[in-house]
Amino acid sequence: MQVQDAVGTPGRFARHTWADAARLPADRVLGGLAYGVADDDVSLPDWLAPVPAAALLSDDRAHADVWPAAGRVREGRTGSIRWRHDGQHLFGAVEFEEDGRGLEVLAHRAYRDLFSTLADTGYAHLMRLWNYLPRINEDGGGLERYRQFNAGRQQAFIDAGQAAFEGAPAACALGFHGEGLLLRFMAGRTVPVAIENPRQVPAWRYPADYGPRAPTFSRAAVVRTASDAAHLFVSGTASIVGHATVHEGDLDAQIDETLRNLEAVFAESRRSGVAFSLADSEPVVYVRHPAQAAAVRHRLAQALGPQSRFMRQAVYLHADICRSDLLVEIETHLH
Ligand code: 3EB
Repeated sequence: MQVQDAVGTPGRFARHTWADAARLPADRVLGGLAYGVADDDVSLPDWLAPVPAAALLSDDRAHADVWPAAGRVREGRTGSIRWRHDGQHLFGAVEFEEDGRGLEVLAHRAYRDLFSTLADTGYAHLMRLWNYLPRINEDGGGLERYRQFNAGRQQAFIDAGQAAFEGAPAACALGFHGEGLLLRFMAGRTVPVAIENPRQVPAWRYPADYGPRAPTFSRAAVVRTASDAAHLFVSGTASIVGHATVHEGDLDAQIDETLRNLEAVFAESRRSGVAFSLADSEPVVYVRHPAQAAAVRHRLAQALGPQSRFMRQAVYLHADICRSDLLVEIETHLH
């Protein structure tokens, strides 16, 4: 196979094994995410950002999502944030240590630095954020750590003049079993189209029962590349209807509700001119209890068909979901 084919098509993620990803020429890739990375894992190329949540059900097939470069790649740092850009998009990654001042302060600082990166590089519009923080459902001193994170994140969006409510980027926020606040992000030079789910209250409008400041994300974002290819980033999606968690304690029912939410986001995105099918997507499935991973896969196979691209390509990761009553969360991206 020629290098060109191995790297993939610019403007879309390609899912590789780590081993295959590590062999790709660095000047041909913008960036990517390596799933299931543990502290003692073999060194990955530095353009590949680790997602340090343990892979479930697929130990022999550690995966990475790689975004091929659309043009000449430049790389650099703004403060502690590492970034690469290719003329169309920017991929960034950063890890912050907790300093004892709490997650609200840390999230605010992290996002302030992130927005400085966007201002310095000219890639002004966030498309997709991946947030990972430890002990996400624990009390951080009067407030759950996820809620503290939300407060700092929203304030940083407001301070930077970024869309903190309508038009917020697609995102996920997961609890991982490690240390530090980890952000990975993609930004571009055009404003993405934010998609909401009619079955759900926009997250940026969640009532104060879920914390003093709402989470800052949209259910999905549509991005068009220079070649006019469309890309759909679907945020972490779970068993929430309206603003309430439904089917507490019922794994199968939570999965079914999550799939209904994903279908609703896909249907909504068709109104923005992108027609994709869920069964053809390549998901990441976050599972709170590793012992339930096989049951999750079984239910998904019943719903989507065992031979679907979704099932063949699915990555399962051990992570805490940002509400303690949620057992699974699914995200995906399509092109
Ligand atoms: C939800 O719908 C589930 O805080 O960035 C999903 C995606 C969730 C992103 C975030 C949280 C976030 O509220 C949790």
